[in-house]
Amino acid sequence: FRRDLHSVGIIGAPFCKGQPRAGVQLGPDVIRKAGLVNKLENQGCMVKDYGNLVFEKVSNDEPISGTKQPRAVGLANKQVADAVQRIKHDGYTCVMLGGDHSLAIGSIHGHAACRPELSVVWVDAHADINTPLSSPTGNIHGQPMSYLIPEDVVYIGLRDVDPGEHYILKYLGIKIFSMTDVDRLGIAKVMEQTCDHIFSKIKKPVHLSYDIDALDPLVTPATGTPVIGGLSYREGIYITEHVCQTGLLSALDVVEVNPNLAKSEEEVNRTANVAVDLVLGCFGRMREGSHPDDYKIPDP
Ligand code: EXY
Ligand code: MN
Ligand code: MN
Ligand code: MN
Repeated sequence: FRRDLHSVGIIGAPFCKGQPRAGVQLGPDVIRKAGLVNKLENQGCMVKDYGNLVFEKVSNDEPISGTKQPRAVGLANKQVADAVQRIKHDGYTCVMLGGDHSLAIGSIHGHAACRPELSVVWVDAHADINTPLSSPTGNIHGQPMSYLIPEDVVYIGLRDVDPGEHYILKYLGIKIFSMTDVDRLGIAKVMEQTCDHIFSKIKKPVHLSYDIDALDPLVTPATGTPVIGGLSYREGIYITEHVCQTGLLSALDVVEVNPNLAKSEEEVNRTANVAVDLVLGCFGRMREGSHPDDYKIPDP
């Protein structure tokens, strides 16, 4: 066994205006406080933390035909896209810590500017593919996929999909693994078929967009739109291990951690620790254990 060398560039995006609940802008710092950088380094990664983006206040951000805070979301995503492009140019696998899931617009856009052939694995309870017209809420975190049209997309973990979204998914023939599919196939087959789908023609860089609400609320309670019946901790981690083993992970989003919605400090820590474990799984952590190439048993 050898450990691959992963270089990881982290960008924090403390942004909440793609949805109505305050607190999700604290996600990046809560995840860092759970030891993200140290733990990545301890497993042999080269880490550069680019810090947090600073988002200016946008005044007169009135809704546009029901879509809420469109200018703030647009500007923030421009900044995210620029940051992700820079991190890709610097040669890192990019980790974007949200913030709400509207930030995937900029993260995937910036990533695609550098890797036009990328594929997307979207792990979420929700499909986030409402258009401004189909959206029942006007919240842009329920819409990011509708602004992005990558060719190869796979969804995993769906269990709360609006009628308009379901129509769009079927109309476009997008590959989905709902929780029903996870139940039927098991997570190992789901990941095998996910990779068959995105790598059917050529090996493409993978953008993994991981919404923490894909996991069951018992596992990650501190989030804005929890939905019962989600992925177990083991299924959630298995996804990251499998994506890591492809060697093609190019960018990762970890979004929707909202410490203000936890019922206790323990719930905040539980959610943040799981978020960190997901990142670790993406960058070589294996539950069977591992050792460096040059490992030697210590002399007596
Ligand atoms: N489908 C609902 C909407 O469009 O408002 C709920 C979306 C929740 C989005 C969460 C973060 O993934
Ligand atoms: Mn989402
Ligand atoms: Mn570029
Ligand atoms: Mn979600």
